[in-house]
Amino acid sequence: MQKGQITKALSGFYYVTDRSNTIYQTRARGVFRKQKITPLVGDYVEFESGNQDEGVIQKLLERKNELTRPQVANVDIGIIIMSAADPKFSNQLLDRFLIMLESKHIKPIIFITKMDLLDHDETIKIKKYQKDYNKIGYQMVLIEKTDKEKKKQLEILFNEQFKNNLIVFMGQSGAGKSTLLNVLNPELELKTGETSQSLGRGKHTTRHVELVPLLESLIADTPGFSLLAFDEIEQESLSEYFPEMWRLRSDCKFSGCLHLTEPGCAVKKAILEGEIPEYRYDNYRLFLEEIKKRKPKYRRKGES
Ligand SMILES: Nc1nc2c(ncn2[C@@H]2O[C@H](COP(=O)(O)OP(=O)(O)OP(=O)(O)O)[C@@H](O)[C@H]2O)c(=O)[nH]1
Ligand SMILES: [Mg+2]
Ligand SMILES: [Zn+2]
Repeated sequence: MQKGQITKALSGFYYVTDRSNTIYQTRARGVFRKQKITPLVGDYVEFESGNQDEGVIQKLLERKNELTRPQVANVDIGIIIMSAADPKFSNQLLDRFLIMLESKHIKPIIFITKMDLLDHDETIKIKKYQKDYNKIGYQMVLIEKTDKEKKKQLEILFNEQFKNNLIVFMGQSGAGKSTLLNVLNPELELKTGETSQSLGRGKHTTRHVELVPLLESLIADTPGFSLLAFDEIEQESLSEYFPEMWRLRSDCKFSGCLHLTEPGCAVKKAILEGEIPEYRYDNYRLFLEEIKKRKPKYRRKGES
């Protein structure tokens, strides 16, 4: 039996890279489908193959974690790529990505692209966000403007912080994920697409997840999406994923405080005092409402 890692999934094929960097085109054993097991990019597998074009994945090894959007397993770091403009920066969308990563216990880093499109005042706004998110404990990197500067900036960053990790580039379509990877290695020739002027969003250029070796890590380029629902998060645990709120929980008068209308709430106090930005709290409340309204997923016959 051979061993390797799935580095690309496309049209029912799984591309498995072994230790000597040979890539095998494989399919999953039929029994996987019956058992509802879907191999994911990032999975370590055991496979059999007579040649590089026809292999069969026999076994998936245990996963450390798995992301559902985008679908990747064994993720160490999630880099959220947000454009400063075109598409417009949205703290709400950023918070959705952050919550998702926090809930999976994956370390988030934020990259802000397209800084070159901003005027002076808009740049100041983004820098204010940077200060806010830094205060929470998130690293927010404002990506440099020219390709040469970008490359240098990321080489230093990855060299100092991110060696030997599986890193996922995630974010809205058109944010510039594939473009940034191409800057790091032009030989990748990843397809990139103009954003639609009328809609102000990307055109979903990247269609599959692919792991590429870069800067001594494996980086996943992924398709962009922005509809992020909180299917797996319960009301009570949402504030765990807002680190600045979670830190204050023992100061709230009531244990299990949802930080809504309860008296003696330390989170509300922190907002009044300007310690927590209002937009973070607004997002918290919005997400909480969404979770409340969510239809129960697994309702059996006879259950109301
Ligand atoms: N001005 C400017 N444009 C950029 C920058 N980065 C990317 N773009 C442009 O933004 C558009 C979208 O870039 P992509 O790299 O395809 O975006 P993506 O995040 O991979 O999008 P999907 O694959 O659809 O998820 C392209 O036209 C890029 O040229 C940047 O830093 N500045
Ligand atoms: Mg792309
Ligand atoms: Zn509270």
